[in-house]
Amino acid sequence: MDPLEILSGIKRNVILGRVDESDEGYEGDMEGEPGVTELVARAIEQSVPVQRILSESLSPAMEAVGAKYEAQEYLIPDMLASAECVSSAMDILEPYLVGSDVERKGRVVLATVEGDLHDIGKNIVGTLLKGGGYEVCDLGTSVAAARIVDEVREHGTDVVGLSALLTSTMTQMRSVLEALEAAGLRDRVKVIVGGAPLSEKFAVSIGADAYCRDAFEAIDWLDAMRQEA
Ligand code: B1M
Repeated sequence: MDPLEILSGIKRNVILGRVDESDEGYEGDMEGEPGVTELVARAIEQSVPVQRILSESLSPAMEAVGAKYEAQEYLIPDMLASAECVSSAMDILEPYLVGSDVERKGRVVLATVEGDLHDIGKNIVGTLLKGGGYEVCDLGTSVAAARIVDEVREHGTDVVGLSALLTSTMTQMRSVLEALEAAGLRDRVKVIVGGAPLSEKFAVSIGADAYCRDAFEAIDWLDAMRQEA
């Protein structure tokens, strides 16, 4: 298999929700064919850059899953099966992204905002930031503004990174910014935001310091900020 076949195979299997070769697939005839974990391992063996696995396989696969859900072709369990595939892929990729003795460039508190359970994008951002040399404190999903404020107050941080995937929860980001302001902490931290329904305009409107389209933009922004300081 050449790298392009492997990348498209990973994408196809994420869409099918096949974690590994033991999964027989929707038609019941795929058992024994490599699934996401075998294909990701093969990609690593062939030195396919992790960035390509993320941007050419995992992210577009989840976009396709979202489109299928929207078209009512997929139900929530299908989305969950695909999410599990990405999570298994990230377990394999994490050691290649996270160096063991990288110099820590700063601390980032990450959270998916209150009411929102989507964490695949946030987890990718967290893994890449760790790999990029940042200390990451991941507070998880559906995190209340007060919890974020407590974390910043008690342990300090350079950056708060917020993720949201629902149009109904992205507004919670404003509440986090207001809570940081009310606690007198806003000028001590930078706040970056990301997630599929967001835009630069939205980030500006709530007073965030930056909108990052993807995990790579988040690292670039943080590195640039650090160099300016
Ligand atoms: Co949900 N879901 N979901 N879902 N889900 C979406 C978001 C949706 C667009 C699907 C659709 O209808 N097409 C839709 C939202 C519509 C809207 O808001 N207008 C939707 C819905 C409706 C729902 C429910 C309400 C469904 C229901 O129950 N009726 C429900 C809500 C639950 C809740 O949160 N309270 C729900 C549930 C779920 C699952 C739990 C089943 C599952 C999540 C599993 C998990 O995360 N562990 C799920 C999934 C998988 C999706 C889709 C299919 C995929 C999301 C994803 O992981 N994308 C999604 C459709 C889609 O996005 N096309 C959908 C891949 C990921 C790599 O991308 O998260 O965008 P993303 O992250 C990117 C960038 O955005 C950016 O970098 C990442 C990587 O480069 N980024 C940041 C993200 N955060 C960042 C933070 C940063 C910087 C960059 O700095 C801090």
